[in-house]
Amino acid sequence: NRPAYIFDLDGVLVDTAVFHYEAWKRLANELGFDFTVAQNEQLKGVSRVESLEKILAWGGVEKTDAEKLELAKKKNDWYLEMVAKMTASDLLPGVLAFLEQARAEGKKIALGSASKNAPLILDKTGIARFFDAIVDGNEVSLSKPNPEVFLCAARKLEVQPADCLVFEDAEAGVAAAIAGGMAVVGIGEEGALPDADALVANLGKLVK
Ligand code: G16
Ligand code: MG
Repeated sequence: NRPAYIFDLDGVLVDTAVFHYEAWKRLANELGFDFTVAQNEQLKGVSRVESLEKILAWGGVEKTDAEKLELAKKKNDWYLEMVAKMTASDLLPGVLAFLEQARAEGKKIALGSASKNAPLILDKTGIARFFDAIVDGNEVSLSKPNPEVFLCAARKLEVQPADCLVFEDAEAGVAAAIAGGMAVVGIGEEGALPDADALVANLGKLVK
């Protein structure tokens, strides 16, 4: 029963992981290697640059910093083509109902995402209006499991970490919430995210 909610974006509100995967796979293929769904799992919640570093290492490919910037831009342009087509129908099950319920209960609501495209995605899916504060990849330099993104969200909401409940689908995100002194609900299949305080398949399960 905490007064503030902080939501991760990818995997909690929308399933952008499939778009990220498609764009990264296209890039890897262009560089001459393949990239699996299992590997994509390891990129959840990981920033764009760090994701690229991992992928290049998997493919055994070395690039200069300038080339990396170019590759990251290429991937992001493909990703944005897919994001451009997003609508409210791309929201994960129960998201709209849960956000409405949270609003009705007077919760303070923030976004805590590693994505630099987060504001655009909230806009495309029509849920930007629910958020009192947005913290995204443009503002934080330390990736989850560092708690910076969530602590920054708490600060913007003017609440203490202990007042926050985080919703996360990634192991690194759950660790970040715990490191920040916050409670965390994991979003995932049974058996996933053992460190979370509770686990649900999607936010719809929390709609009364
Ligand atoms: C999301 C995704 C990651 C992605 C990251 C950065 O994090 O899970 O796969 O690499 O954002 O995204 P962008 O390239 O749009 O800046 P989150 O924290 O919303 O789960
Ligand atoms: Mg996520």
